[in-house]
Amino acid sequence: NRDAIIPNAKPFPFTIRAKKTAIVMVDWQLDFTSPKGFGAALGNDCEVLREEALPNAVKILEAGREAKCAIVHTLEAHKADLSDCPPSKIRRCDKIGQTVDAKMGRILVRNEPGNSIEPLVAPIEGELIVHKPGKGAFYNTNLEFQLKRRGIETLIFTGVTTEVCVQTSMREANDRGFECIVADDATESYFPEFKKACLEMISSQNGIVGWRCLTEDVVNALK
Ligand code: TIU
Repeated sequence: NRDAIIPNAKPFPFTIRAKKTAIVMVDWQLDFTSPKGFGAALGNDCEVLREEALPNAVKILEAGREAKCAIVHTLEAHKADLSDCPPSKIRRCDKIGQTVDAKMGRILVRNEPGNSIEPLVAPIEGELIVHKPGKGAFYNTNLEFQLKRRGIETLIFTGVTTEVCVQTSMREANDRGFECIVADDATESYFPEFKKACLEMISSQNGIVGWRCLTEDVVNALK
């Protein structure tokens, strides 16, 4: 309940009050992390997401649960009839809604096997699950309402991929008045140069989008 400070956050110290804080776990779904999923179908190497960032996301999730923060899990997920998927999105990826690998089911479709969350960070009872049709977690979802009704003011982000769904969600949250921080080592991209540039632009210009820190900083602050 007391204020905790992350003194070495960039661009300057960040204050957390656990009761008003949500951990936002962005799109830790097999579609992006599995070598048989959507990310891989786009031609990307997915191993790095699991190997580098996932163990740190686990640490932040566990620290958040321990500190009684609200926990949010997002999924990039369309309805089975794709009625919430703009044709423009399908035009640039005709694999959406298709089955590329039988074990993963239809790509980016709700409740298909590929749309399940990595077991290490799977939701438990009482945690919020947000199916989002876009890259940002606030577009066409009730996330803003859910956070505000819980009195949440601060968001701690982990997830994939850094410059796509994490960045978009963080920008949307920032515009809605939430104080946002991302742990550099609990997010990952298929493109190391995009990750680096994205994290730099988030905290540049006096934290134009928000703050950054490392997993151990979040864990220490929530103790
Ligand atoms: N979750 C998310 O980032 N969706 C993407 O499509 N990411 C890519 O990097 N393609």
